[in-house]
Amino acid sequence: MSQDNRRVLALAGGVGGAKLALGLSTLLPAEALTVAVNTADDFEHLGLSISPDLDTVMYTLAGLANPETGWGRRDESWNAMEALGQLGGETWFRLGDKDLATHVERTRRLRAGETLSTVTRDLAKRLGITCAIVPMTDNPVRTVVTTDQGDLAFQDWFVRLRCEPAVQRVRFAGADKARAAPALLDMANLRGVIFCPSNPFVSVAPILAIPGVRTALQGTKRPRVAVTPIVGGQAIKGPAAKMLAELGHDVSALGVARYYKGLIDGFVLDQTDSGLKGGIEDFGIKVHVTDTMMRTDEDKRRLAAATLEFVDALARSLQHS
Ligand code: FO1
Repeated sequence: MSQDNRRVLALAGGVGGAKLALGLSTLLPAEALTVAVNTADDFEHLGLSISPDLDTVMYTLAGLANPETGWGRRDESWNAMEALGQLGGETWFRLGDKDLATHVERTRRLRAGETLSTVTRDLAKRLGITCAIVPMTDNPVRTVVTTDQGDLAFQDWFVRLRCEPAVQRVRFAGADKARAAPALLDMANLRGVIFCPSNPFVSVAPILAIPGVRTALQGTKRPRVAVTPIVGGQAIKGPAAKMLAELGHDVSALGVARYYKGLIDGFVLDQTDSGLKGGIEDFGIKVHVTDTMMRTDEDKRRLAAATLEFVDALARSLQHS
């Protein structure tokens, strides 16, 4: 499998996407993996440029992620937050001491005129990451969640209000004017595209909203495979199930597959949900059933290997169709 040097393009949000990306990175040569990451969760906070999903992917691939939360760094201390709280500052968004260094350095370099992709490439390299982690765009795109409490900036809704306000609509301010990362448009020399088990509405949708990306993905003859973020009607992490319900979709892997219809050739379904296989196949999507839970590094590697095998099997069947 690792003999194949064609590029795998993985679309990722935060924790779930990062876990599968880690599995893929253990199987593929560095030059054969590009992880394109959602940046619509980014925001300016405490005067700093925060890119939560980029950092989650970066820390995970570097072996530095906090195993309890999935975001932030392991072996973290919280002195700055405690001191900030004592001074009456804002502490609802928890930035650990080591994590703060990332935001301080990113902010300094962005203010000095570097692009987010250049800064990300360099920070990742310094943390020992060899594959490409690319922000979906260098331009500012911000998720706005319309809720029963009005329009909310993404992190206000997600962290400060714990995803509680019911979601009516999601939009990505700035997406229409953003330029996609070249890796998202260049479908040459591609082995396949993997939609990681990230939230379809707030992690993958912003990537698809950048002009040209959806068309490029629709146009490629290479296999496109989504890995389910929903198992047994529940999100593995985060508000995906709540959002499926509130936005009027089936709260199941079938609801996710339907949402991606026309964009994917294959869907990796959890064994718990094998009963949904036929329904997903009715959308013209091939299904591979396996254990999709990624608790250990071995789980991540196994799911990544199964997904790559599925991509290659689809490539063979697409050639014959
Ligand atoms: N998520 C939380 O639920 N609470 C936090 O205090 C929090 C802080 C935080 C700091 C840095 C970072 O990179 C991520 C952080 N996250 C936190 C996670 C993040 O907001 C979300 O997981 C993503 O935006 C959704 O993918």
